[in-house]
Amino acid sequence: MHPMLNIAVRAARAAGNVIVRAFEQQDKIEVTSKGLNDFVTNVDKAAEEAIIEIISKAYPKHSIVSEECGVIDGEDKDFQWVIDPLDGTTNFVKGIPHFAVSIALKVKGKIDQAVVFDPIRGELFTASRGKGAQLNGFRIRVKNSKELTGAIVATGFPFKQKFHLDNYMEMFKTIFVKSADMRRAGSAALDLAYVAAGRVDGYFEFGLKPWDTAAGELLVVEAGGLVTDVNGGLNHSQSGNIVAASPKVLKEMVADIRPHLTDAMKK
Ligand code: 2AM
Ligand code: CA
Ligand code: CA
Ligand code: CA
Repeated sequence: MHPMLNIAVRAARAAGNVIVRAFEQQDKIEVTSKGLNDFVTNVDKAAEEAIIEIISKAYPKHSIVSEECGVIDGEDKDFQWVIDPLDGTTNFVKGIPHFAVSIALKVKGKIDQAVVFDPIRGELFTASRGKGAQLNGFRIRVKNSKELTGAIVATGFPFKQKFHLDNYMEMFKTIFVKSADMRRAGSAALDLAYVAAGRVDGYFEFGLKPWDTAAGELLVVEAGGLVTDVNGGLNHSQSGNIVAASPKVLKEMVADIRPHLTDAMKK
């Protein structure tokens, strides 16, 4: 295992321990609101601290971008860790056991190492650039589906951009009618990991942040899938609007999504 992936795995497991211990004592979780329906807890922050402690001890010069603490500029800007200490906080605060720790390392702007860890199931998804993707050490691959017929498609609802809801519902409807079924599980990092593992055939969501998708994107690509923006282009890390699937399913999904995009969604 690449030494930097090894550090990412150690950090993800440390955060996972913090999260699972807290999940078992629901009544002690302190929830605050960052905005309407946007929750954060003391556990997001404790998990983040555990991750940053391990990474900055191993690589004190590296830079960090993390959801709750923002940007930490290091001496070395070529190495940037992109961290979501708890992806699926809404599930976590409601007692739904589906959330993950997401850690990616970007080297000169390219995602190089990735970990998505589901601490409840003990599922560790890892990828190193050019070396494939693994689940608990075993190689995983995107399902080589040719079409949406028979497919399961994961998505996230546009909680932040409810003014686009009608447009979202139109694309949802098109894909839902053609596919076998759809899932809204509530963790973007796990949605991407499940595409990588071939558990779902495709995934799309709007308005995500870099820490939601950085690690999951490398998992999908290293598992033989494609990740694009909702136009089939490569602006997804800027726009936060993302599609992931096998090449053929992705093409079909983009064709189903595109006619329903507002100008503001067209990225
Ligand atoms: P978070 O739990 O780290 O905030 C689900 O649609 C995805 O969107 C999750 O990855 C979740 O990440 C993110 N998200 C951000 N704000 C959200 C909100 N208010 N409600 C639901 N998901 C949110
Ligand atoms: Ca959040
Ligand atoms: Ca997130
Ligand atoms: Ca988070």
